[in-house]
Amino acid sequence: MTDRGQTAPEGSDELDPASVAEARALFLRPWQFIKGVPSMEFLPPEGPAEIAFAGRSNVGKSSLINALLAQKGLARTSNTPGRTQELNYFVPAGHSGEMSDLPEMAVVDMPGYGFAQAPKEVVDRWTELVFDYLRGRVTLKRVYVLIDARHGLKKNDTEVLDLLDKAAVSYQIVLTKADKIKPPAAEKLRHQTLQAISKRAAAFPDVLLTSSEKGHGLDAVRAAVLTAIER
Ligand SMILES: Nc1nc2c(ncn2[C@@H]2O[C@H](COP(=O)(O)OP(=O)(O)OP(=O)(O)O)[C@@H](O)[C@H]2O)c(=O)[nH]1
Ligand SMILES: [Mg+2]
Repeated sequence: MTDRGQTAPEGSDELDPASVAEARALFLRPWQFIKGVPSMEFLPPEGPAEIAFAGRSNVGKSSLINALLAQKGLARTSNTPGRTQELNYFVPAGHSGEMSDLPEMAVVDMPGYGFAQAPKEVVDRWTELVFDYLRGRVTLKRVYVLIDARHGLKKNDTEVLDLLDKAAVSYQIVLTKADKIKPPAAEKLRHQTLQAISKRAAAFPDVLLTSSEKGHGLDAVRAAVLTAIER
């Protein structure tokens, strides 16, 4: 029995231990950065299943990737919005990249959207790259759309969700920085967000709550990613 207000840090349903073990085996091994892609023509050939992390600038995309892979500093993070400027590709280490030796998946760290302080042509270039990639990548199995748990869905987030629904690209919402608010407030936002996506065609009907700082909710994201790439 769980008391009201005493919800697990994951803020999610109980996890199946077998899938958690399998997901950890995939994530908790050495990963490497392979490529930064500044525009669509530089994308690697379509091969492994791709899982992309998208969201407003500074929401914690790169931090969540490092936390999921348990490799501090793999994806570059910063206090200053606009840190990630390309589509950065990460894969499990030890594969040659030959067609017969491709990794089973790639994680893609994306530039953030909604960063008003950058010069307009820079913002336009990133936005075009993010939108083109999200809409046009055949091997993209799921997009994790990160939302700051202090702020909830904003207009530019819903524009990205509209695009994903329209392009029929599966996505799931992850609330980040849960350590910055009280658990009841986080739980309330989780329910509000679930309601907000309930009629969206391509939304996975569960919202995850994470803190990369405290390591909360990571197994739930890993297990969800595993399910997404196995589809
Ligand atoms: N308290 C707290 N801070 C976090 C968490 N995740 C990220 N941060 C901080 O938020 C800031 C931005 O994190 P990044 O991971 O660089 O964010 P990003 O979404 O990759 O940002 P861009 O690449 O600029 O779009 C950094 O100062 C992080 O330390 C978290 O779970 N809790
Ligand atoms: Mg980043």
